[in-house]
Formats: sequence, C-alpha cells, structure tokens
Amino acid sequence: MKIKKELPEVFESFVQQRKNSFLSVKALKEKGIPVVGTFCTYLPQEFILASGAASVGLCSTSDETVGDAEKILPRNLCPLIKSSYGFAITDKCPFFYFSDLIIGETTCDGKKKMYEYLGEFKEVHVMELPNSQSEDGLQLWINECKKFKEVLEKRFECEITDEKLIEATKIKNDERDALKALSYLMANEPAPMLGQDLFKVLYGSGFKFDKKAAIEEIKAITEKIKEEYANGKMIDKRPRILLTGCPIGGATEKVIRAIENNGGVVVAFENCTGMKTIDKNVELEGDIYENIAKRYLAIGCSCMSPNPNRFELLGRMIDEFKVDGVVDMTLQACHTYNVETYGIKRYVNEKKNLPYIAIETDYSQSDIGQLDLRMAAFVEML
Ligand code: BJ8
Repeated sequence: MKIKKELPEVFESFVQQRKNSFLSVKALKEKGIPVVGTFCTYLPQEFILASGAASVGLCSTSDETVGDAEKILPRNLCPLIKSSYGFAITDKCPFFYFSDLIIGETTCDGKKKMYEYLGEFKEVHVMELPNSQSEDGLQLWINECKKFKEVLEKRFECEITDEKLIEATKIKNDERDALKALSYLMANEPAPMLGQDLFKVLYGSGFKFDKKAAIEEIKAITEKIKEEYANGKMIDKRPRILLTGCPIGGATEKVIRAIENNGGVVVAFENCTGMKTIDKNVELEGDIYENIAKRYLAIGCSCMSPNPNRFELLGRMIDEFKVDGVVDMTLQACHTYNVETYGIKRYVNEKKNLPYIAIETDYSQSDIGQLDLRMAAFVEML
C-alpha cells in the first residue's frame, strides 16, 4: 500500500476515524457482527478475534459525564472509572450501547467495584487477573483464559478452535509488530515527528476494526515517514521525553501538548496507549492458551505486586530512545500508579541518572496553566 496524502493529513485521518468510529461499530452491528467492550490491556484480544466478534475499548477519556457518575460513585475516585461509568449510565457512549458483552478484569479496586454496577444493566463477564506474576498466578490466568473462551463460545454460539486462536494470534502479533516499528522511528535523533502525531496513530488504530487493513495502513505510514526522513524531513533537535504512568488519551493529551508546546518532544510512550500494549508478542509454538496467558500476564502494570516488568521495559526504552528526561503521569486517586511514582523516581534518578517529574492530573482542563509552567521548567532544565 502506498500513501498518497501528506503526513499531517494522514495523522489527522486517525483522529477523524476515532471520532467517527461509532459509525463503524454501527455498521458492524448491521452486518450481524457482535461487539465486545473491554477496559484493559491485560484482556487477551486474541479470543475475541477468534470468536468472530469485534472488540472495542470502553475506557473513557473525557470529563463530560464525570458529574453524572459522581451522583453514585465517590468524587475521590480515578477519573477514568468515573468517566467510563458516567458514559455507560447516561447512554452517551455508542460503544457501550452497541456492546453485546462487556469484559472486565480484576485490576484495580475501583474498576472491580464499578463492574458490579455495570452488571446491573449490561451483560458483564469479569476475568480474575492475579495481582502477581507468580507460577500460581499464571495457572490461574490460564484457567481464566479457558473460561473466557467458553463464555464467548456460549454467548456468540461459535467454536473457538486452536487453529482459529492461532490465526487470531498471528494477526495480533502482526499488529503489534507494525505499531512497534512505527514507534521505533522515534529512536532516530532528531525525531522524525512530534509525539502528538505518533500518538494519533497509536490511539486511533485501536478504533479500526478491519485489523488486516489497519496493519497495512500502519506499515505504509511507517515507510512514508522513513522515506521523508531519508530526504531530510524531521523536527528540530529538542529534549527527548519518555512518558510513563496511567493510560493517556483524550483529555490527558494535554500533558503531551504541554511538553511539546514548551520545547520538548515525546519520543516514547511506555504506558498502555504505547509500548506496554505492543512490546511483546505471543509465542506460536506450544500450548496456545499458556502462550497467550504468559504474554498478557507479563504486562508491567502497577496493579502487579511486585512489578519488575515495568522497570525492565522502562529501562530498555530509556536507552533505546535516547531519552533525556522522564515524565510520569498519574490520574488522581489511582493509588497503585501514585504509590509506584516513588520507585520509578528512584530508578530513573539513581539507575539511569536522568531527571524525572511526576504529574497528577484528571480529565478537567483546569490545570493546563500549571502543567504548562511545570513542563516548561522541566524541559528547560534538560
Ligand atoms: S494494564 S494501566 S489498562 S489496569 S482505572 S489502574 S488509572 S485507578 S487503567 Fe489500566 Fe489495565 Fe493497568 Fe493498563 Fe489507575 Fe484508574 Fe485503576 Fe487505571
């Protein structure tokens, strides 16, 4: 596939695709394709793909419905949970509306309890994710994956054979490879593009339902950026930032803008919208259930205790992307990520000898001025 449009237009098309994606979901439903709503990177998407259903992420990223959620949920709760629940109860989220089945997972306490309430008006299945990556934890997660397969088979009257699961795994591996190759273009110095443009593709690609077409499109964008870079098209040299912490998107893109409007460039996203989701592939040789379970359980989210894999990925990315400083964004009342900032700070400062800053924010725009000031001072220091 050859991309004819100019790059800014290509990046923008991913934003538009995301905005219009409810039309794509509606079209899927009209064709009789079931839709499964999910909330977490730990969710093995391979099973959904193998069942013939489409999956859609339901984590909301705007504060539009936080007020509605706060009539029921405590104010002092993570905005991602309040916003997601708020969209669900007000019927303002077309993805939630069109979902035939919602899959939750036992990650953080707030989400777990929210799923109980969602189950009062929508069909919900919760996967029991262990909170450690031990051998026992793995056994539990393999069993949960097998149960998940049965739930999908029963709900959508289909059979998920090993062959179908392997086929779906190959597609997901290809998708991860394509997104990873695109992300690694930012290892070039100077960077070929702004982090906010890379982010548009990373985030927007999750809303493309024809996986094979999306993979081809991502590969074509990567080639186009490579070609233009070889011809000297790149951004000016700037301090290189790695963004880690809670998932980012929608309202919290204000953090990326605050960094880049103040002279930095986000060359790497370690969080769930970035490398956490695409870093590792599923082995195809051997027992496919065990392979899928192993790959997903190894994700380094702060809900794991201990959480060595976050440090391993972070350290590798700092080196490979030639990072000058680390910004750790946490959402208000996200206890696990907030507690982990101390360990991440120590690691970045002491093991990597780099500057580090933690930012706690929510989905409102009230702290934009303060974010600007703090990011300007941080970038200036680098
Ligand atoms: S794998 S980061 S998507 S759990 S909802 S933990 S922000 S208090 S989203 Fe997450 Fe899966 Fe981990 Fe990724 Fe904190 Fe809010 Fe909980 Fe959150």
